[in-house]
Amino acid sequence: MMKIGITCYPTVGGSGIIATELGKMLAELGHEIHFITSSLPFRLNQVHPSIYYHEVELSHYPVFQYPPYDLALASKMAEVIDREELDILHVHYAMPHAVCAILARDIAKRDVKIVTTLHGTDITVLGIDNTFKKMIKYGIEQSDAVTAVSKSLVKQTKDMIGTNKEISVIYNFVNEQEYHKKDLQLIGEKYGIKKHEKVIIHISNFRKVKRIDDVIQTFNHIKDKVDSKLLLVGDGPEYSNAVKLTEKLELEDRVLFLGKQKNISDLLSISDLKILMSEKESFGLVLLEAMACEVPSIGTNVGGIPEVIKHDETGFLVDLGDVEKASQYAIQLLSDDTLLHQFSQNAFKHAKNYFHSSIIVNQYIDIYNNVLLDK
Ligand code: GMT
Repeated sequence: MMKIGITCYPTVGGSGIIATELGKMLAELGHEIHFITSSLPFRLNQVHPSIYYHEVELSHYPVFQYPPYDLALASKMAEVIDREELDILHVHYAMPHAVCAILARDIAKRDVKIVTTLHGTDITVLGIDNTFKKMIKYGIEQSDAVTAVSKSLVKQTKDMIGTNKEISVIYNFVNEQEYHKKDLQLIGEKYGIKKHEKVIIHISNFRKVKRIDDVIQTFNHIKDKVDSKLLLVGDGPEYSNAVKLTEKLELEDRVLFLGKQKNISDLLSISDLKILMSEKESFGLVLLEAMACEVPSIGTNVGGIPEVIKHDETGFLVDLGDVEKASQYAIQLLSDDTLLHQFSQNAFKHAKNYFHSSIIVNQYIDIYNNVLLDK
C-alpha cells in the first residue's frame, strides 16, 4: 500500500479528469490517496475511506498584488507530505505543479518521490511565453519520473525543452463503469432528434485550438447528404463565434448548443459520430470517451490524435482544416449502417485493448514502484 498525493487543476478538463479517476482507481486497489488542490476535483463525487482532500487556501493579504497560488500550494504539499507520510507526490503539469512539488520536497522532512505527468499544456505555455522554458525544464528534470500522454507529446517536449530526461508514455484512460453505451433513445427524442436522424457530437472547452468553426463547416456539408443533427457540448471563449457562424449558415434548427454537461456518456450513447478538428491535441481524451461508448471519430492528423484514432478502422484522420475531406468521410460512414456498426465495434475494441483503465493504472503503479526502489 502506497500513500500518494495528487495535484492537478481540479476544473473540468482532461488532465483533471485523468488525475481524479486515477486517484479513485488507486484507492479501490487499496492505496491511500491525498488530493492537494485548490478546490474539490469535480469528478470526486463519491466518498471513499482512503481518499482525502486537502484544500489549498489562497491568502488575500493586501500587500500581494495577486494571491500566491504556487507558494500556497507548495506549503500545503510540504505539510501533507510530512503529516500524512506520503511516499509519492504525483503532479499533473510541470508548470507550476512540478516546480511547487520540488519546493515542497525541499521544505518537507520526508524523502517523497515526485512523479510528473505532462498533458501538453506546458508546451502550449511555451508557445506563448518562452521565458518559462528553464522553469519547465527544471520541473521536468528534478522530478523522479516523468510521463506524457502520447509519443507525440514526448517528442514535442524534448524538441522544445531540449532535455534528455526519460519520459514514459502513459496514455489516457476512461472509467469504464461510467463510459459505456447505454440504451437512451428517449433522451434523443427529448432533444427533438428524430429516429432516422444521425447524431454528430463535438465536446470541448471551446478554446481557439479546438477549431469549432471547422466542426460547424464540416457539419454544414454533411447535412446536405445525411439527415442529421450536431450536438455542441461545452462552453468557452469561442462559444459566441460558433453561435454566429451557425446563424450565418442557417443551421439553427440542426445545431444544438448544450453548454457544459455532466453526463457525457449519456450524450455519447445517443451519438453516431464524434468530430474533433483541433490544431493542437496531445491526446484527445474525448475521442477515447467516444470509443468506449462505441462511437467512431473523425479527427485531425495532429499531435497525439493519430495515436488514438486508427485511420479507416475506428474512424478517419484528416489534415488540419480539411473540412471537405472530413465531411466526405462522415457521409461515407453515416450513409452505410453496416460500415458504421463495424467502425463503432472497432472503436470499442480498440479502446478496450489499448487504453483500458486496468492497463493504464498498472503502468502508473509500475512508475511509482520504480521510483520507490531508488530510495
Ligand atoms: O484540451 C484542453 O484544452 C484541456 C487540457 C487539460 O490540460 O486538461 O487537455 C490536455 O490534457 C488531456 C488529458 O491528458 C488531453 O487528452 C488533451 O488532448 C490535452 N489538450 C491539448 O493538448 C490541447
